[in-house]
Amino acid sequence: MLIIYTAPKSPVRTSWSVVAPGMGNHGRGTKSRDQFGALCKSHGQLCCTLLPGSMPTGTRASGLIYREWWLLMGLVQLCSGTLTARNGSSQVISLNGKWEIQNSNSSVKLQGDVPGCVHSALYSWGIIKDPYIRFNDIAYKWIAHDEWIYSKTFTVPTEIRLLQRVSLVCEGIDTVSSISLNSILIGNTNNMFSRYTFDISKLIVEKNYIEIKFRSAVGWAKEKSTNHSYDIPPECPPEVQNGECHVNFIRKAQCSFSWDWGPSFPTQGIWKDIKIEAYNVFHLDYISYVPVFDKNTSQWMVVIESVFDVITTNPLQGRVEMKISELKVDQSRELTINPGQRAIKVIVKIDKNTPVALWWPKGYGSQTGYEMTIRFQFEKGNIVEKTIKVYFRSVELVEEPIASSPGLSFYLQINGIPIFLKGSNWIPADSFQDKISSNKLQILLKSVVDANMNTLRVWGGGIYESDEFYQLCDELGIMVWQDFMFACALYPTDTWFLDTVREEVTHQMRRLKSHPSIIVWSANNENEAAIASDWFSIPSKMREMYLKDYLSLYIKTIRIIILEMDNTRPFIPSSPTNGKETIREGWLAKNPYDMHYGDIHYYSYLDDCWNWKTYPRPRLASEYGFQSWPSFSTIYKVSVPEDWSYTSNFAYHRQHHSSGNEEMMSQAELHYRMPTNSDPLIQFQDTLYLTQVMQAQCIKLQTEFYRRSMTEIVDGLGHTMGALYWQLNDIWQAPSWSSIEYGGKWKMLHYYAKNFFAPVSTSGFEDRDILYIYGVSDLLEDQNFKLAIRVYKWDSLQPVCERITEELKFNARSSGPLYKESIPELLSQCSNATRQTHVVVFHLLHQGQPYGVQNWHFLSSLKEAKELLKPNITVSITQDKMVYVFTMVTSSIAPFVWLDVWDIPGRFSNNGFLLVEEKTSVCFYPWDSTTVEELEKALHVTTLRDIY
Ligand code: BMA
Repeated sequence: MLIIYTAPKSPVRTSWSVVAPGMGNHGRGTKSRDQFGALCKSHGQLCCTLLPGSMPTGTRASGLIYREWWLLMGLVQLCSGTLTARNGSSQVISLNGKWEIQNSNSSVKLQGDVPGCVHSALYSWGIIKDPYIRFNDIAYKWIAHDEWIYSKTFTVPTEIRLLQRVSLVCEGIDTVSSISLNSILIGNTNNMFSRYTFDISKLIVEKNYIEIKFRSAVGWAKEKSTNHSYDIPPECPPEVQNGECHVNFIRKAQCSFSWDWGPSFPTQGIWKDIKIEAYNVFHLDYISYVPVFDKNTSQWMVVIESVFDVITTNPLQGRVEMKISELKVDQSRELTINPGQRAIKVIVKIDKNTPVALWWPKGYGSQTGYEMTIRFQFEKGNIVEKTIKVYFRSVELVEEPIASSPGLSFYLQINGIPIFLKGSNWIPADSFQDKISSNKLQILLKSVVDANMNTLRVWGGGIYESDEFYQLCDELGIMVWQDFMFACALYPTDTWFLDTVREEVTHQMRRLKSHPSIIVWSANNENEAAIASDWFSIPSKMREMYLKDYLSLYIKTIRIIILEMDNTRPFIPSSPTNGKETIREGWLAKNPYDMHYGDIHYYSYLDDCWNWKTYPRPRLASEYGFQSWPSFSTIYKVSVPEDWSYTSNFAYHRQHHSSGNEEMMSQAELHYRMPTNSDPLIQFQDTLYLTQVMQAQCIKLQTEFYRRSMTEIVDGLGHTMGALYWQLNDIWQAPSWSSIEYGGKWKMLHYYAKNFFAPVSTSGFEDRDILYIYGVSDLLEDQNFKLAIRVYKWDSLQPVCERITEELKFNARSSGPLYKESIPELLSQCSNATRQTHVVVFHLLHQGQPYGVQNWHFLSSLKEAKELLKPNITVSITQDKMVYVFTMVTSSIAPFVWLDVWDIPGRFSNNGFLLVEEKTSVCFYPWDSTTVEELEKALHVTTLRDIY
């Protein structure tokens, strides 16, 4: 493909015609293993200030103290756009901003932003259209197959050049590149997760030219695989994903070559900050800490690790001072750093008589942290000072025998309190990381806590998320189960690979370990299971070799580094895993899905999801899920009218999980009537709605089952202490397991999650004609509630009967039965009700008032429901400050009432509910400003009865 493009002075958008290539095999078959202080924000959690040896005269007279002066200088420099900003005792020149980009034969030349990638640059100039539109993932494969060059000229003032060490620091290069400065090669990169530093002291001049030549990640991975002495499976993703092969040979987001929910966009570019850092004597490269509670002395300690680059040839003598004023800490000690020594540990002890407020997960307490100032002062006035936020909390993974259940428990205890993990799995929020704004990240993470979740698993096929991601999790009380980035594959263990992994893990540990939100390190996603269940049909004579590779990578390399750097958090080798039992079996369990040990992943698309008996009862469910389609308001932005049918080429193209569209329909067919609208567009929209109904109800029932199993042992199984469904978010606009659509819109499932993860919730199920209603409480104290149970006839808004229980005690942090009744008896006592014509609805009462949301139990499949009427619902919208109140008046009962305001970003207080009251109100919280008129215009209401 030849594009000659000379960049105009400012970006203009031109139209570019795109030819959609022929569609491949849209595969149907069985499920295969298809396998995130304004000034200092960019420095992550660590705020940096400098106390220089010398300062301009007169500064003191102006009334500013040293620290304020430097902060002010920093602000002035940032605001006036000058390149130089000061950091520690170093001088920093940012190389972010505009770079020249060209392809291998110079036929495409343009300017692009750093941080950024080639795709985003091409798009911003209008050379390509939005890569997410229709079949563009295929049309734009040429971008990743070509090899791109980033270049830039920059000046370095004499005073900086004269410093002893001048380094080029790359926080993130994506991925394989050779870097030259002033035409001299300074180094190579092959890992997007590593930080690269190159000593350029001898090469730097006043006017410099830097060039970063990228290799195609696809071509490079192929080469590595070809040159490898034996195959490392899987070679390629399933054809249905339109992806690229051999991703396991490259340390790059594994899902960038395609996944069963995502496109193939193997980006090239400089995806994080790039800068020149110059200093004399020494530089503080990293500072991190872990809190440790010393049980012997009943004292909290902060173990601080500082990593230095020391230039001197003699030992560096000095002092370190540590202050946490809120905790009355003011300690100091002498320090010697020997030449060549990198890491130094210092311990701060908190007086045991000083009360320390702990960091708690959401729902269990506040997320208190303390400002700690650390000041290193070496000879000749070399001083560096950092302020970091320190949080105190302990984590323990409890694996111990359970009465009447073989195996071991598997749960997390935070500050001594066992916590049921409620949440989901996080995937990269975009194929193009530069498109993830702070606002987008905040909306996603706020949506996590708004849905009563307390945990996210950062899944191993994506990226180690951004500093901002973990900061937000710290602040919001979201616990993070952190995978290392290896997923659904075997990996090579050649020296070069292990070396790059060692650098990656060391860097990421230093970057991440201060975050209280991270509660588990997990070496990979599903790779123990991949070997144990022989996903790749390995010939038996090769098994030992792959097992050796597995142990060498995860146990002898990654685990060793993690334990050296942080022994305050649990390490697990994989997910799913059997924990201690996996270790006992030599780090590879025969069956990592064993429900008596560790965590499990469980998917079953064809079993009837309304039948709780089909669900496993594990110690912890870290993955389970059902797919659904995003709503039409998300889909239409990347499609055209001919795509708007469930069987269009587009509908198959976006579905990366073999037979996914059919599986959704066959699951839906079990309980609902199919859409029958004669208007093809409405028919398509109704089908999308139905997939969301199906998904929301399936995951509701499955999650309710896991929460009910919290304190129960049934047939030797139970004590389930976590439910993390697959998956929270989407990478593009396509069908997937997500509960939040690309763009942040909540699917019906996310509203259901808010209810099924509520701190106090109820759930109904039946067993051999007996209706059981269970209560679950995550509260730290016992509470009394009454349960109100009503039976409604589908065609009437008046309940046919109602029961209110006595006060029931909900024990703190437990689950148990609240109510039990034979369904035939219940029905006969309620005016001869029948399963098909009636529905059971229940809610809690606290001190006489309804508490929480209403729940329901369907007595028959809805496709068999009789006398379910088409409701007439009128909605009036009023504004109450920043909140809009939607008041609905309905003519009849309506299941799965879906309020959709299309393109107006925001969320409702509840949605997808069963409407049994004549008049009901919900709130809408907009994320941008809107008006009553806009909302009225945009509103679409759909109920189950409207689709047939
Ligand atoms: C899991 C995950 C992902 C995948 C999902 C759905 O097990 O680890 O690899 O996207 O299943 O198939």
